[in-house]
Amino acid sequence: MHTKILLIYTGGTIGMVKAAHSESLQAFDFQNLLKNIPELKLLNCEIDTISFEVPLDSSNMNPTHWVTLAEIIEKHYDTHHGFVVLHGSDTMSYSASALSFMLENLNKPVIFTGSQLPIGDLRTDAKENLITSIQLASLRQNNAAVIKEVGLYFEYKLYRGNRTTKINADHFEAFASSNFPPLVTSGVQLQVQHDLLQKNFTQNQLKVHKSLDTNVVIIKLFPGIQTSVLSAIFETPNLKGVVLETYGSGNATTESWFLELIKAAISKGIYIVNVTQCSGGMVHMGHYETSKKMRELGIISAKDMTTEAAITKLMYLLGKGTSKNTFKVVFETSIRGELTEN
Ligand code: ASN
Repeated sequence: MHTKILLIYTGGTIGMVKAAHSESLQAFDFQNLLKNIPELKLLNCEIDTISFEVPLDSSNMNPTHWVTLAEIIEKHYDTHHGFVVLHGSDTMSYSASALSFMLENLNKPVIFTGSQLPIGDLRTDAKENLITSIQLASLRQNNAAVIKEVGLYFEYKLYRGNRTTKINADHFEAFASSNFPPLVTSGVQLQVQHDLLQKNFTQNQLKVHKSLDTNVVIIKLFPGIQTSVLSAIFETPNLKGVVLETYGSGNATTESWFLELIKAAISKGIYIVNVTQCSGGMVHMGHYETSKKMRELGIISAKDMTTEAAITKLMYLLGKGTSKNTFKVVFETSIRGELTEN
């Protein structure tokens, strides 16, 4: 059977054009997008396409769109060998992280890609990103997919989706995966790092988790942050989880007002996850005096997860109704390759 790929267009710069009499970019019709890439006909696979009814600038993405995307993949899972998701780059790392958690027992590739310049632009990066993503989604060995996880392909590199962050608004190299090497590098040949790929030996059916709890928040600490601001956030009705972006290897002020607020929040049942503000490296509570107390209070360590992975993992585990007894252990364990265990 011919390799069948489903191309899902959610929006993003890749399919945008300048609006009439304006300098702003707006999404345009998906069929026009395909007309702009006659090269797709040369690929040795069959490509079906599906488009979001209203293509989105990815700044307008939210968890309901992630569910729509997961449902499209679920519906076509048995009829297609791989999936390519065209997505705006701004929030692509959040969506790729979320989908990695929502799709349990994934045995096929789901490759997110997009571009910095629209596909019609003379200097566009869209064509290479799209064509190589389709090739990656079509890679097969011994009658099985080579990539069995959610990836993000941009500027010659395929990364594990839940390890990525958007780091540049201008450069073609817009994404980084500081704590995990690329899964595939595209040069004259596609160099696949087979040892790094997720090995999903499971024969279990794909399970799609559609319930995400958004009673969560990200707080970035800074020198001078006020008690009143933090306590107001912790007083938010229904708040269930906080991603706390701390300094260095997971450090924060040891002033008593701060530790008291954390203690009170934890005793109210709010989960607090410690993520570093650094773009690389790992949270290691107890390494410094300034993180020891937080560990004693029961803060969860995100280890070397990105903020994007941490917040979406919180939504996923809360949505799944993970029990209080196991929440910390499950959070600190790699479930989709999102963190390095040590
Ligand atoms: N604003 C765009 C988006 O995220 C940016 C892009 O795709 N390069 O939809």
